[in-house]
Amino acid sequence: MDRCLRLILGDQLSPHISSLQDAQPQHDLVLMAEVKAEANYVRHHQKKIALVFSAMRHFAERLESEGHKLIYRRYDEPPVHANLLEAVRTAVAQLRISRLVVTEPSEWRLRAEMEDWEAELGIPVEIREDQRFICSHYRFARWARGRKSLRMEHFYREMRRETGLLMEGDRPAGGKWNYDRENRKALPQNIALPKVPSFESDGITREVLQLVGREFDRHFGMLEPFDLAVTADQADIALTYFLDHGLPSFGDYQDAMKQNAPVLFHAMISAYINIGLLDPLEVCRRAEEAWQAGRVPLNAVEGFIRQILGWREYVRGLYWQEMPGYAELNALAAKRPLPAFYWTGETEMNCLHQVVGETRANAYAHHIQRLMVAGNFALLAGLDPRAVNAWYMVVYADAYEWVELPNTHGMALHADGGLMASKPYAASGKYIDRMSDYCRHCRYDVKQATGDDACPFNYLYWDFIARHEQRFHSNPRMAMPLSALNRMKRQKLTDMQSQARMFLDSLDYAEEGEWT
Ligand code: FAD
Ligand code: DLZ
Ligand code: SF4
Repeated sequence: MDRCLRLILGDQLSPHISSLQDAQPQHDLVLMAEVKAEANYVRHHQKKIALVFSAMRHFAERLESEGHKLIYRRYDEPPVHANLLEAVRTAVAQLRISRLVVTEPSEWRLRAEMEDWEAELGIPVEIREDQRFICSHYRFARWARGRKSLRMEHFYREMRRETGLLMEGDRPAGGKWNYDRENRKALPQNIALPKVPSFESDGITREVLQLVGREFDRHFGMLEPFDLAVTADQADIALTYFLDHGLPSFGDYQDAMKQNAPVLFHAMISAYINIGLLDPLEVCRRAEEAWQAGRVPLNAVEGFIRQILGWREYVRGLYWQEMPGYAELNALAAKRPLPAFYWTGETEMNCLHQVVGETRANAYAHHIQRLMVAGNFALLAGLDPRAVNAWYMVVYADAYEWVELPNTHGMALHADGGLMASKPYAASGKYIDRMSDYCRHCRYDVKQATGDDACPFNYLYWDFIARHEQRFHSNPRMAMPLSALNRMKRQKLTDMQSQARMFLDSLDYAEEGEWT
């Protein structure tokens, strides 16, 4: 009798995953395995490992209760497996398996390895499309073909038309595709913020926390308190809470940052979507329903849906289209190692101190913290993209290369030379001051550009613009800073450039591989 093994990876925890679609629970087997290679290919934040392992174990329990026969390999119980291939090979040998079915891995690294599995295992291996993404590889390639530039906004409009989300016939709801201009407000001082939903650990999670505390204690970040959702039901509670309490103000304050308030009006659901506890299209439909019911304004719902239907699908398409070469690009020839404060949070720059501190504690920072604080500093200081990517892969619970790399390499570092973003997201301290209260609590003075108290983002910014003047002079979107540079007194620029050099020379740098 044909006995099929169905492999489910740690970020494929969706009951409608394609690898299970025609499963016959009476005689097929489902394999899930906690393995060394996946848990250590970067030194993931401790909370990320706990989330993935606990969610895997809960998902396995659910499949069993639905009648599937499970083989579940635990990280610290024999037989332990170095990698997924070994786990599959053992099952194939012991259980007379005649074929393997798996949904394509989300990361290029593992997808490339799987190409050899059929030869390694000696049985047919069927790699199915991951239908949880709204835009297939084929559809993205069709959109991208023949285009000179691949701008998210054009892609997003096609996705709106195709899904019908926020459409009135063939026109965008409210007459505009994008309400971003209304979405850049600073946070009023005493605004009430929604609480972040918190989930108590059950027996499964407590066991996983012990395991992670024991085996991964040298990984970055704080394991406890751990209160993340680990099942689809809990993730649904987190989503519902956000739709009721966060989404109405999501648009207005999407770019704002506040001392000791890491989430603000964001959803904090990326880690859940990325492992399959929430379905992206369903999240968009739920947000649309909240708008249709009059509970949420259009600028908020459009801004939110754009992040998922637009950005998330777009970065995934771009990743698969451009890999593996994309990871090697370094258009700005940046080569400085990573300052140690990215790991310790110990810096007098309060914005970075806040963002790294919250990242250590929560394995989370919202988009503007990632882009305009941690990413902006890396861009201005000319940090090596490989070191910066390694950092982003380690520190966030939602980090998977397909989404991390385009955001870091393309959006934050401009290392792809502008394939993704038409201009670098470079900003001086003025931007951070406008969008946060960080500067009010900082030992540096955001209004000063030179001198002992000057905000480092200011002189690093002008040093960056001057360093890349030639490259950017033909880019119309850089006309403003370049003309300000040309109007600047030469002495002022020289002073800022030498202060930038001295500042960067004075930093402690992390040893390569120390944390990654
Ligand atoms: P919200 O702000 O509430 O947005 C809602 C949802 O939209 C998110 O949950 C997410 O699924 C999606 N989304 C929003 N922005 C993006 C984006 N730029 N790309 C893809 N999806 C998006 N996101 C990851 O999921 N994993 C990563 O490893 C990751 N690395 C990043 C690195 C850098 C340098 C930057 C600038 C961004 C990165 N992002 C990454 C995108 C984004 O910052 C996170 O998805 C978001 O902060 C998650 O928080 P949230 O759920 O509260 O999102
Ligand atoms: C992130 C992760 C971790 C930490 N551990 C495992 C694991 O032990 N077993 C597993 O199947 N998946 C794990 N994952 C998720 C995978 O890394 C993810 O499926 C791939 O990166 C996708 O290419
Ligand atoms: Fe950051 Fe400069 Fe503001 Fe300090 S003054 S918080 S370093 S932007």
